[in-house]
Amino acid sequence: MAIERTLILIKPDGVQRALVGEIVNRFERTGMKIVGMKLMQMTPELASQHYKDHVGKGFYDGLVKFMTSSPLVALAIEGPKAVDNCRKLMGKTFCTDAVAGTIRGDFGISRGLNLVHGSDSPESAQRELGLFFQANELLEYSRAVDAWTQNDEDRG
Ligand code: IDP
Ligand code: MG
Repeated sequence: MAIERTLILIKPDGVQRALVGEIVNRFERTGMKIVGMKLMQMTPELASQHYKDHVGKGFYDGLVKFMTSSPLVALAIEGPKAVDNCRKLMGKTFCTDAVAGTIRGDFGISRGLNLVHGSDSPESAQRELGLFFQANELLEYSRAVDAWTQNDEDRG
């Protein structure tokens, strides 16, 4: 199975609400691997690059104001089908629609303040990881647990 990397952002509401550890845990406990991680403040320039597909939409200015208002945590997560797997863990875009058990369903009740960002395709992931991380900030390493979490052999 394809091992992918994806960009996750714990948005300013997640940091302000002291949910960083909780949210990191949701991804980490699946067996996916953290290969990059930083606390940072998003600039308007970075926001316009990151959200280039949303420029001009009605919610865009509010989105940039929110995303640049306070620090966020950027994570590079690696694992089998990491892009879709992370989106599944996040839940639907609006917390009001996200089901229980997902990050957005469990911790949010707002539409725009939805705690996390996750890349929506391997191509977006590659582009977005490049916006948030230098090449030397993305690490390659193995963990003993990988043999138990990222192995496709049928052990049935
Ligand atoms: P996603 O985060 O689930 O991929 P997108 O459609 O890519 O959702 O939208 C990016 C972000 O923009 C959302 O996570 C949310 O914070 C915000 N957003 C999208 N649509 C709306 C809206 O209609 N009202 C307010 N905020 C929105
Ligand atoms: Mg999106």
